[in-house]
Amino acid sequence: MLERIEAIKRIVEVLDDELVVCNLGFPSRELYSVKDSGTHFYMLGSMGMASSIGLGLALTQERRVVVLDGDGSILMNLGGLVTAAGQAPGNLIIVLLDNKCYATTGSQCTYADTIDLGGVARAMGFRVIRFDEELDFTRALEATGPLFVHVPVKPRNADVPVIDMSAVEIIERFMAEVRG
Ligand SMILES: Cc1ncc(C[n+]2csc(CCOP(=O)(O)OP(=O)(O)O)c2C)c(N)n1
Ligand SMILES: [Mg+2]
Repeated sequence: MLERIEAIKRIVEVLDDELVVCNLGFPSRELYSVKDSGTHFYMLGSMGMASSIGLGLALTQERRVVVLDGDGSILMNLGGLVTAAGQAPGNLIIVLLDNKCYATTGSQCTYADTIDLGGVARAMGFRVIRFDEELDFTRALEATGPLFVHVPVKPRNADVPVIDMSAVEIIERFMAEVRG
C-alpha cells in the first residue's frame, strides 16, 4: 500500500492542464510540497466540500477536473457525491485517497474501515477504478467519467510544511486559471 504522498505524486506527475481540487489538511500540504501550480485549489477548513467544488467546476467548463478527496470528507458529504453521480459530468474524476481514518487530525477511524466506499460510489453510478498495488493514473485519464478512483493508502501524514499562501491568494490564483 502506498503512502498518501506517494499516491499524490503518481497522480500529479501524469497531469497536464487538469484542474485539481484537493481535500483540506495534510493532503493539500502534501500536494503543495510535491508540486504547486495555478491549476491547484487547496481546500482550507471545509471538510467534504472538495467533491462539490469539483462538480461545479466540471459542469461549468470543459477542462477535466481531478478531485483529491479523503474518506472522512467523502463520508461527511455523501449527498454531494450522489449529486455528482446524478449530474454525471464526463470530465470529473474523484480520487478517494482512502486511509480509513481522519489522518490529518490524528488517525481516528472512519466508517471507511468497515464500508467499501468504492462499492458505494459504484452503486451511485460512478465508473470505479481501484488501484491496490500499482497506481497508473493514465488509465484513469483514458476512461470516460464520471469516474471514481479508489486508492487505499497508509494512515500516515508526510512531514511537510504548511502552505505558505493565504486563502485569498489560493482562490484568486485559481480563479484566474479557470477564467483563462
Ligand atoms: C466540518 C469539519 N469537521 C472537522 C474538521 C477537522 N478536520 C480537519 S481535516 C480532518 C480529517 C480529514 O479526514 P479525511 O478526509 O479522511 O482526510 P485524511 O487527512 O485522512 O487524508 C478533520 C476531522 C473540519 N475541518 N471540518
Ligand atoms: Mg482519511
